[in-house]
Amino acid sequence: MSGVAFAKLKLYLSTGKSKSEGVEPGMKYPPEPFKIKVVEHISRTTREEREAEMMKAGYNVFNIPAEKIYIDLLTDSGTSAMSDNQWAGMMLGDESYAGSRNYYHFERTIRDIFGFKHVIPTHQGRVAENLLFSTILHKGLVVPNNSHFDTTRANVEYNGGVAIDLVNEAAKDPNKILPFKGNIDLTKLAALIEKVGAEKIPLGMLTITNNSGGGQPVSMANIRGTSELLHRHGIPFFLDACRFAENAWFIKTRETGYADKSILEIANEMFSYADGCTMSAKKDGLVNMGGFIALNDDALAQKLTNRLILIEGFPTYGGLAGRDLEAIARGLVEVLDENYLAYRISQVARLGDRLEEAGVPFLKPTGGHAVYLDAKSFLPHIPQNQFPGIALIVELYLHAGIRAVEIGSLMFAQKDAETGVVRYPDLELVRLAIPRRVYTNSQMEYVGENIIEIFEARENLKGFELTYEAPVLRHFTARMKPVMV
Ligand code: PLI
Repeated sequence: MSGVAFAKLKLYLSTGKSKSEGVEPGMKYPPEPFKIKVVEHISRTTREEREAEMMKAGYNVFNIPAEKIYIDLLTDSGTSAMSDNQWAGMMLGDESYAGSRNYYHFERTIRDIFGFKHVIPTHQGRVAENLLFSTILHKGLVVPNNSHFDTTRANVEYNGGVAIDLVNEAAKDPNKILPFKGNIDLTKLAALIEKVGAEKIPLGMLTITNNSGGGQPVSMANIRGTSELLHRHGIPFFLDACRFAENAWFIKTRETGYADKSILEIANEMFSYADGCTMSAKKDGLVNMGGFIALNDDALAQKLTNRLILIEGFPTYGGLAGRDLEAIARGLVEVLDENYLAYRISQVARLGDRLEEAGVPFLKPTGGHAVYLDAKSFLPHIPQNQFPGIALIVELYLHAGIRAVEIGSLMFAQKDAETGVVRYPDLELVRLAIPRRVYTNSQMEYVGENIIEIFEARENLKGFELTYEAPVLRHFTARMKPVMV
């Protein structure tokens, strides 16, 4: 990274704004660029009620009814608040089986932003992945990515492929502050191509931003470099575009040469290097359901469309209602608004800044959609086989009614089938994913203050042991109990 870019990042990290934008007085943390028209009631339960819910749930927050949660940071996916403009668009839903006018609006909008020729709607992101990988993969093929999200990995592996993560080494250090910790390691990518042969790689991917690696962005230089390397070997290049606008904002504020470009121009350039993308519109589409694949290859698009008809529906609705397509088309335009993105990214950074002041350990810098607490450093007295991330998540709920998700040993520790030895992940993270346009900054202050209170009394927290685990994806249904000492 150039010295100029790093200086800009340091300024950004300390002020929440890039130098090029200037920091207007009172705008270190831009306030919400909207006012509230409709409200949804949430209520705080008592500690006794929460203890009872937690026991009933087997200490797994996935089992707690959402009505018993005060601030729900389980995911930023499908949890956005839609705008009045999107709701108005839903009233214009054309529910024709074929040729809905909302499909044409959806297609036109996606072509304008993403630039691809074919646009195939799906009801969410993992179906886009399923269609793509069930069409192009067979046993023995390899798919490199910076880091596969879990559904992406599962779809690659289910279809016989090998999913390989090649994120740069620095990304694995939670304390290292770098502007683009989502970048793929191009040397490792070149070595992989050399080792397995280009014919074994049906496509290469980059996930923007890199959700499994802390919501960290990928630079334009890295996107371009990946494209050049893959294309030199005749390998197609796809982006996992769920959080493309957040990634574009980081490019604008952190990468030299992009400060004066619009988010649309940056998005156009990012996608110009790729042959296609998969997208869960439940993130930067600002909707509660939806997704798509967009691509240039005519023959592949034909195959995907044929499969789409089998599993999702006719190509002009693909598992969605006309009104959903309209809401996505409008959401994709709203998400490009710089006032929205400045507020969005700074809301996440602001929580990080508050935790930093109190010495609470988390993955740095804060990502686009979430703060990832470093549970290993937060609770050094709880060993990995007693799930420090779960201990923290349980206390977040008991103390304050906050729900978060563990990205650590419960999710990833693996027992070797032959030796029985358990391999633990490098990091024990607790993700606080912030839904878009949902919680006010004062609610986020509440989250910060309560985490700090828990941190101050952290020695009292105890580890957990499993009482039930499913053979795959155990974190969703696991049941646990506190370790008795
Ligand atoms: O939940 P879907 O099927 O619409 O999207 C799957 C998906 C694909 N890629 C990436 C990077 C994701 O983050 C993703 C879904 N993420 C979820 C559900 C999350 O909680 O982060």
